Amino acid sequence: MSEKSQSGDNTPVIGTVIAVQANYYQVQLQGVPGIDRPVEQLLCTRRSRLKKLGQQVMVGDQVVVEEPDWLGYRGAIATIFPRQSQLQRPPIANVNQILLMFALAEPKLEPQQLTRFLVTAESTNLPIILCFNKRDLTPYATQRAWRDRMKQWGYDPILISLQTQVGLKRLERPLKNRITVVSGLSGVGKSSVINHFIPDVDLRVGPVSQRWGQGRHTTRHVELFELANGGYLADTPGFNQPNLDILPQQLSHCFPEIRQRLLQAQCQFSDCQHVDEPNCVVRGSWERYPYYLSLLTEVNEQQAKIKMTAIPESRTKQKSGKQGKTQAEPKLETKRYRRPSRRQLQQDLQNIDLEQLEHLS
Ligand SMILES: Nc1nc2c(ncn2[C@@H]2O[C@H](COP(=O)(O)OP(=O)(O)OP(=O)(O)O)[C@@H](O)[C@H]2O)c(=O)[nH]1
Ligand SMILES: [Mg+2]
Ligand SMILES: [Zn+2]
Repeated sequence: MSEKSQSGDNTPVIGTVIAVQANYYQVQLQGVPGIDRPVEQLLCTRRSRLKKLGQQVMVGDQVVVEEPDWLGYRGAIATIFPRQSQLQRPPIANVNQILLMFALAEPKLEPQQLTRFLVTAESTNLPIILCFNKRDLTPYATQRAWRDRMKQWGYDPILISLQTQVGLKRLERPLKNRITVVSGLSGVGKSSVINHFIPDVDLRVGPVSQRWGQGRHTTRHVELFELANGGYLADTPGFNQPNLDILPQQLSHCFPEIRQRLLQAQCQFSDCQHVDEPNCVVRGSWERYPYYLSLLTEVNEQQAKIKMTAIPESRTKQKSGKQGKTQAEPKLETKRYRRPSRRQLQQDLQNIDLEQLEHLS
């Protein structure tokens, strides 16, 4: 142990928040050449000054920890560095990229479902690494066909098998020194890939995790796992149908095929939705155009619903008052407007910080 790392040294240190639990933050300390610290992680509170400023600490935040207590493994977060990005679901700051995982088989690779995940990932504006797992379950010709098809869509997938350990070197490189969120359909091997790169983590793998993914705890618990060569991976619980939290005018930016077409030519109308407008350069016989149309219908309907609930009259229901007069009464249609019960509040205490984080942006 060098002199600097003695327990008496309370020089502030820099680190990354890797987990949030109630009002405690697990901080992975940044290595400093020549300084050998007794521990790599500190369990931290947040300085009250940050609380007063309303500054939440998120998983992924780069922070300054003051008064590190090297014997008690404790510290206090005093500063949060400005965020480069902020994902809402899962709530993680400074994510550099999304590793979107699918399996070539088991579960069956469905182009429409894949498109939905791709569009959701694209809507974050973060770079996407598309990865197909379970090569061992498909013949080479099928693998090739999928690779070619993805090229047509504008992606260059990395094909791997965690079972036979094929293709993993190609995946390792882009993960280095980055914060990567692993997302994708349930059962494709997200937890398995994290276990491969970070064997100490030992995440739950297999059919059980599907049930877990729907559970309260796993869906909310967000944690970063450090890669041996630098960088972090975040597991997410698998789900089958991501919600498209996206505006109709954003949708076309989520298709590389459309972005490519719009680079080469312009539609006549700047607000063209590429449906039946004259002189549209996007409408055509490319493979995913029908998927674009169906997602557009969905997000347009979603928008219409949001607009409806924004009109005050539509949020009230008519109630028969005295002498047959009708009165407007607010509808309790979404949970958000209801006051939670005391018991529920107590149950939620453990998750309170994550709840706040989710409402942050
Ligand atoms: N044949 C084969 N099976 C694999 C491979 N990788 C993972 N599996 C299996 O696929 C199943 C699901 O793997 P998980 O890692 O739990 O998948 P997940 O994406 O984390 O699933 P959720 O947590 O439900 O979202 C497990 O039974 C794994 O053993 C592979 O390359 N080939
Ligand atoms: Mg999993
Ligand atoms: Zn158009």
